[in-house]
Amino acid sequence: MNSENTVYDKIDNAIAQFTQKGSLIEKKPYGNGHINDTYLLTYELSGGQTRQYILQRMNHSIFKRPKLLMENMVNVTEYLRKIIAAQGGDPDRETLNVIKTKNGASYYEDENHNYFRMFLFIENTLCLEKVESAKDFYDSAVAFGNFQRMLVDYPAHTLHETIPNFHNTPSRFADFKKAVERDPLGRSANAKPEIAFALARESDTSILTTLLEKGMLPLRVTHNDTKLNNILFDKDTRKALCIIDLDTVMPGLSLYDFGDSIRFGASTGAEDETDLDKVTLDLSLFETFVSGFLKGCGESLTEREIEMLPMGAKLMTYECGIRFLADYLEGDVYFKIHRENHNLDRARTQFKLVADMEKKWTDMEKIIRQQAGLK
Ligand code: ADP
Ligand code: GN1
Ligand code: MG
Repeated sequence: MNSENTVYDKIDNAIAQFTQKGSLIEKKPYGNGHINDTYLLTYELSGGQTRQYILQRMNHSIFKRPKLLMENMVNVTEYLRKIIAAQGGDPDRETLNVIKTKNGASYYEDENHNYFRMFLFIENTLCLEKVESAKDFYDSAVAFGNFQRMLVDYPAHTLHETIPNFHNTPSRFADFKKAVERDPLGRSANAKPEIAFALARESDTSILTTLLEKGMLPLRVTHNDTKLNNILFDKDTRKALCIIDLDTVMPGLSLYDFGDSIRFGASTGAEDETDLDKVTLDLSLFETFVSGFLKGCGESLTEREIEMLPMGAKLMTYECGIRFLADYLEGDVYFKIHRENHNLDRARTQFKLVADMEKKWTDMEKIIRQQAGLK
């Protein structure tokens, strides 16, 4: 089981490989990510001040090629540093900064093939697990749109695909069907309505990939994992400060980034809420995000991308739902879980949200047209 209790604790050797000043006074698991093992390290410097770093054990069973992933990470963050500096920003706080090992490498592989990396800890920030105000959500939308815009001229062909077919929904659907057929733990009996819900929407799965194949949607460099807790807000100014979790920065559709933010942030319930009555699409938050995202993208989106934004929201939510459900059926081997049926609960919220989007489709389209000034 991939639970919280299994956070890897043999990290001392890894810590020793990275260069920091001062002495280590605290190390503890940190954050609420579903994928990597994250630790906060605190060092005391000679003058008594402290300095903090994030250490991560990369999830090697998910990210099969850590070396190439870290090559992406270093190249993208160095590129972003230059843009941020040119805009008068603070590159140490507005992007991730990879700390090198004593050998000058961007990661360390231990004798058991665990892969570790270190980042500057961005201090005095908030990481939000849910939208607390429309303004926060608006700021996150501008920041994610702006992230895409900062990378508009990034040489996309040099990026490695860290997870092949990450947002290829037909390929995710095929994996889901395989999980249903295999049903290794006999869990499908507990999820019959959810499986039926997912299977009934097979024809939707290829809508975006088909438009991409036909050249009707542009391939851009996108983040691909734009949930709200992958942004740090400045505690003092409460501005969206830094986009983190850059493992999946790859060529993708703008609709992926838009859609993933909506599925997480515009829901009235948490991703793992068990009371489904609490889970609906908040149209007002949807509108807020649309306006921020359009602003952040700098009106670079094509008319067809704008028209397809509701489909981006629906498909990213659906896709996440089938990924959670497949993982439940496979025995919770991908997403970290913290209770029994956690992945099933997560799948249920995603499908409830999809159903609610289907009900509110006309309103979603209307909001988009109004915000983008389309007829
Ligand atoms: P995962 O892929 O498991 O989601 P993340 O890279 O998103 O891992 O990190 C998990 C959490 O750790 C984040 O949600 C955030 O709270 C915190 N975090 C990660 N990197 C930093 C950083 N450089 N500074 C401050 N907090 C960070
Ligand atoms: C994972 O890494 P994290 O926790 O930010 C997942 C996303 C899912 C998300 C669902 C690399 O995101 O694709 O949408 O969980 N990341 C990866 O909460 O699979
Ligand atoms: Mg994360």
